Amino acid sequence: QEYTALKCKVKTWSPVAEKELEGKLPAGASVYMVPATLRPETMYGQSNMFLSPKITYGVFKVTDTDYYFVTDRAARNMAFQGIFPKWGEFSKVASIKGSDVIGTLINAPLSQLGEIYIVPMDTIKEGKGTGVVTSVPSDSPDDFIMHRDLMKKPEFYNIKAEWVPKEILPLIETPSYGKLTAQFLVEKLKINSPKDAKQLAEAKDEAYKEGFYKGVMIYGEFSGKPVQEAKELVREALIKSGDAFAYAEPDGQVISRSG
Ligand code: ZZB
Repeated sequence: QEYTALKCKVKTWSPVAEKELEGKLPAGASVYMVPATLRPETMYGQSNMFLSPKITYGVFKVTDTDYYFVTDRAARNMAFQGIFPKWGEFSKVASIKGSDVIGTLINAPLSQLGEIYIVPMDTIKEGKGTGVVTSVPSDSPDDFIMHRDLMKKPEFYNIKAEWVPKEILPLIETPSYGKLTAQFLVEKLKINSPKDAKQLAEAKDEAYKEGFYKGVMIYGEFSGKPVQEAKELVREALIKSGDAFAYAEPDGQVISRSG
């Protein structure tokens, strides 16, 4: 799998994370949350960043001033893709549980909102991508249902209601599902909960297919272009501006340890 790894700079840590990380990073260092996505063309619509409360993440040194926040497993993979300075090596400066980082405010490149909050998602798999997942509720059924649940029950999730944006930005139009593909499919398949794994997998497949083969951009720099073209153009632009890099998942390594 060839992912686009997005660099989302932390602006304000949650109070717990701030305390946990004290003394572990040089003054003025930048830490980036690094979600891995297969849909760079949807980055305009990022509404939150998801971390699993159960996963312990690491903060890894890239340069004297830059650090990446990902799972240990992703850091190991990155070390063999020239992402860290020394081949095969990765240096961890801190470990921190996802639950401690909820409420952190980060910068989300290309997003209409500019800044977004980290919120919890229990279904994140530790053995896939970077364990950091950016939420695009317009086009990802998993994100849409999680977004809806977080809006409905902020107390249950122990988050502030204002961390979750109320509006969903339409990005892509498709002939079968309109301008909010994820919502359409979640309603069509009567998906009620982020735990409806089987139907969510079906909705995701369908959203990928329809979006890729028939979707047209209705937002952003490439508005009017088919998704098939925009995908690569957005990815190239993000890499060129230094806001993203390529990250590949070795074959056969996708294992779920959390689900
Ligand atoms: C933004 C986005 C927008 C995504 C969209 C999808 C969609 P896949 O298809 O199973 O290979 N993801 C990444 N890492 C994880 C993880 N560790 N656990 C759970 N979900 C994860 O999964 C790749 C996609 O699943 C990634 O692309 C990411 O969400 C999420 F409009 O990034 B995506 C129809 C899907 N639409």
